[in-house]
Amino acid sequence: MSFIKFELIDKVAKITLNRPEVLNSFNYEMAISLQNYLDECENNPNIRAVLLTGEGRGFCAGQDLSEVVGDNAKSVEEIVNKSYNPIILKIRNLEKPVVAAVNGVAAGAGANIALACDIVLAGESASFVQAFSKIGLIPDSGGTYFLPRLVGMARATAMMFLGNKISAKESENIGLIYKCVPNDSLLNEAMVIANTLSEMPTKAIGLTKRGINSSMYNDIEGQLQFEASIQKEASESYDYNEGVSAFLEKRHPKFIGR
Ligand code: T3D
Repeated sequence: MSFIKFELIDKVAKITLNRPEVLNSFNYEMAISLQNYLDECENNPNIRAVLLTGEGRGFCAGQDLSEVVGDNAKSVEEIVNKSYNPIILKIRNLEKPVVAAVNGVAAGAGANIALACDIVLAGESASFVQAFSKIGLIPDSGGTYFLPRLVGMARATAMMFLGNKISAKESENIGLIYKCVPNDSLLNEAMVIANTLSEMPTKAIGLTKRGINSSMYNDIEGQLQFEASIQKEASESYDYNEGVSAFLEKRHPKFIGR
């Protein structure tokens, strides 16, 4: 059985975490497989948006804890460096939009993989748990990076220290995610967003993501300079020319993603 399901639906790559009996928690093989599919998303020019979701009642419960005990246990260092850090970097560095459809509980690294995505939708029965403190770990997979930036120090600290479950609705209210939607429309709404994005000027969307990434550590002057350089790159794209021409000719643009 494959731990990741990968489907190409028109220009959207749908990636489904597929170990539902353990709430899609990651073993090593699944983490490497997800990394390989993220590489495929980067390298295949026909893919212009990605949708990430989970099979069954959970989105992802983070590290499979049965893998960290026993004779063949992997070290925490190895797990973090080989499983999760590459996944987070591949999502953030992929210059194509990544939409998360969080269909159930997202815990530990599973929560932070969802939060690394560009647009996060969650079904109303989903929840987010920084589960790490409950087992004596720190919030890895970008938790200490994303949480304070998304919801501010006060909420981030409480979420990370206490490890409480935050409902999808509350997550929307505090700005942790984009939107909470009814469970039965989650996949459809996420796919509509992914499809819409896949028809847009992918080059400009990717450069916008590069700008968002760099805004996390730049000061205003540095960021303005960075915007000028990526705006130049955007203006050299086919899609910029097409967008302006279509506007002036009063027709719908046909973007090709380059
Ligand atoms: O060395 C390292 O660990 C470094 C890496 C760190 C990255 C991390 O992600 S650390 C955080 C690891 N994750 C957790 O600590 C979460 C553990 N899971 C839970 O706390 C709960 O399962 C949930 C809050 C996520 C959901 O609770 P609930 O009541 O809805 O479901 P459940 O009954 O606990 O789980 C259902 C099944 O999934 C159950 O198996 P069973 O009894 O039906 O045979 C449970 O054992 C299994 N499961 C859930 N999470 C994991 C898991 N099995 C292995 N690993 C898991 N993380």
